[in-house]
Amino acid sequence: MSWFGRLKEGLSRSAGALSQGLAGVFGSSRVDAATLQDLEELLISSDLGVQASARIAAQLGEKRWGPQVPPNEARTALADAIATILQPAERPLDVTGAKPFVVMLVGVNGTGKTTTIGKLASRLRGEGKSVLLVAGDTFRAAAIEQLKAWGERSGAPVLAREAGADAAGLAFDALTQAKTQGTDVVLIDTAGRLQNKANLMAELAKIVRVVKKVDASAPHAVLLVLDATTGQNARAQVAAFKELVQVSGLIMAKLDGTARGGMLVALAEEFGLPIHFVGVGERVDDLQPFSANAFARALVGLES
Ligand SMILES: Nc1nc2c(ncn2[C@@H]2O[C@H](COP(=O)(O)OP(=O)(O)OP(=O)(O)O)[C@@H](O)[C@H]2O)c(=O)[nH]1
Ligand SMILES: [Mg+2]
Repeated sequence: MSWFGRLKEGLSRSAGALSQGLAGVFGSSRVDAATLQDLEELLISSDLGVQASARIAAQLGEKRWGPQVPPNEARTALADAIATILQPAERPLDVTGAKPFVVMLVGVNGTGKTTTIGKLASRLRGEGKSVLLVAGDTFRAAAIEQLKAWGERSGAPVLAREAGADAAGLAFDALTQAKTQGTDVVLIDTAGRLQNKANLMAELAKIVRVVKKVDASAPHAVLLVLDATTGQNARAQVAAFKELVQVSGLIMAKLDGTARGGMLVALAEEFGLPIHFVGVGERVDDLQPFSANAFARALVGLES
């Protein structure tokens, strides 16, 4: 299946909900103020957020509509308006600025951090880069095993210690090793849940501090992994993690399991952070670089 095909399949639940609504909104012959009002409400109820929904409706209101609106014309105009909002978030993750380029993945438990690291490792290995995985979620033994399995699948070595070990110390050793061995990219997995938020904050801050002892410019990226099925709660998570660590970009996982994919538009509008990748399934090739246009078109149910 093509890249767009997989995105479209992943977003099918989100697109289905929006599509049905759109047919109703643009069902009558003219586009007038009431149509735009209905559209705005549909977008809000599809999780695109109040601000973005208003902007999109306004942009569609400026278009010169003919007396008859072919369904695909409305859909295309909507996709264009959504893509306009998403465009600033389309910033590919560039791992060439440092060697090793150090990436930390953070997020609440179960969002998809470890799986995303595995997919990312595969992708980077496919580009010919050497990658070191760091089992920084030392909180759970299962997390360490899970990362090791991804290491085997992607052909990337994994640096791990026993459960309960100090994650920051492990990260320090990993960076030192990567420096000596000339590794291109270091991907650090982190715990999603510790005993409480203060512990999590202390743990992440400590990893950052210790990593800086090896390379003052590291970590070069701190990626917050979000679970798309959590809907609007993802906004609270972005706000919370931005306070804990210097989040440099987002990865939206599990878009395939939800009808609420529209919330990515709300996040782009509200936070202005890059969205580097989207996850549309559990397979290794289900992590795609984020494309504003492709996402917008798949979300409104266009065919390509
Ligand atoms: N459908 C789907 N499932 C996903 C995706 N990404 C991750 N998952 C699944 O989500 C579950 C949790 O993923 P993990 O990678 O373990 O999440 P985590 O953030 O590392 O979790 P903790 O280590 O407990 O904090 C797993 O069953 C994954 O297979 C995705 O894009 N789509
Ligand atoms: Mg994990």
